[in-house]
Amino acid sequence: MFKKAIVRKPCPNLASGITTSNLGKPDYHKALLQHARYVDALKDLGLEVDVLEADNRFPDSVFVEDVAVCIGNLGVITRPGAGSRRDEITLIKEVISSNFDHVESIKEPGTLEGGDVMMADNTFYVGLSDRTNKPGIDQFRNIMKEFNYSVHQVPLGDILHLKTGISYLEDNNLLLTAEMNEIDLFSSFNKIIVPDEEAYAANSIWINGTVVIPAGFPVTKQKIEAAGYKTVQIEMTEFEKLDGGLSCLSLRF
Ligand code: CIR
Repeated sequence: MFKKAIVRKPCPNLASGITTSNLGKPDYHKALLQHARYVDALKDLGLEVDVLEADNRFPDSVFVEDVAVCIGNLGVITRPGAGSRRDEITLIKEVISSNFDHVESIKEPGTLEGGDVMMADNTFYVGLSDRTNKPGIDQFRNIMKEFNYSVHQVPLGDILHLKTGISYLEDNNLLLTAEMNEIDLFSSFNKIIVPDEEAYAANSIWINGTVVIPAGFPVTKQKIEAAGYKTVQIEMTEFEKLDGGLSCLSLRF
């Protein structure tokens, strides 16, 4: 069960964030509204939400998931592979230190972004991506060994982060794209496969029995509900324009 989440408000400079989406520039005011609804949804699902102030120096800093990995009493400060995002870690250190007894960091030459880290029970799956490199994964594995978690490296194709294409919904259930379904490492899970035209919805989040999904993906919604979950939909259009999904907007623990 999750008790708490950390989020950061979008900044006015949001439209300068990194993107490959070709969906146009995000509208800052619309993004603020969508973000506020996201925070309300997390609160409605029982989480205490720590809302950090926007920081206009870092257009992508709303995607707070990428700068830390939080589990139990451990917070790992990552080292983003995107140069423009690397110093975002300076913004997150304080809140991580105040929430976790143990704080570790990924160090040069390692890079790791939280969007590449998926936890399923006592195992972490970490995407080897343009943002997360092998030294980063090896460091992460060494840190997690101390806490009795195992770490598997997952080679990725042409996607930003591992969790762009896959989400763990607890109870051995994965929500994933057809491309992710090809990966042998995931063969022992039950799978809910999103249709190609709804691939964005593969990044959804399980919060205490409910699955929060992006609005506008009816087939995925129906499949998740058929698997026995309640769903809550959030408009995510402005964050999708920056390649960001639901998981990217919070650290949950
Ligand atoms: C980036 O390219 O870093 C941001 N525009 C999007 C980050 C999305 N984060 C995530 O998937 N965890």
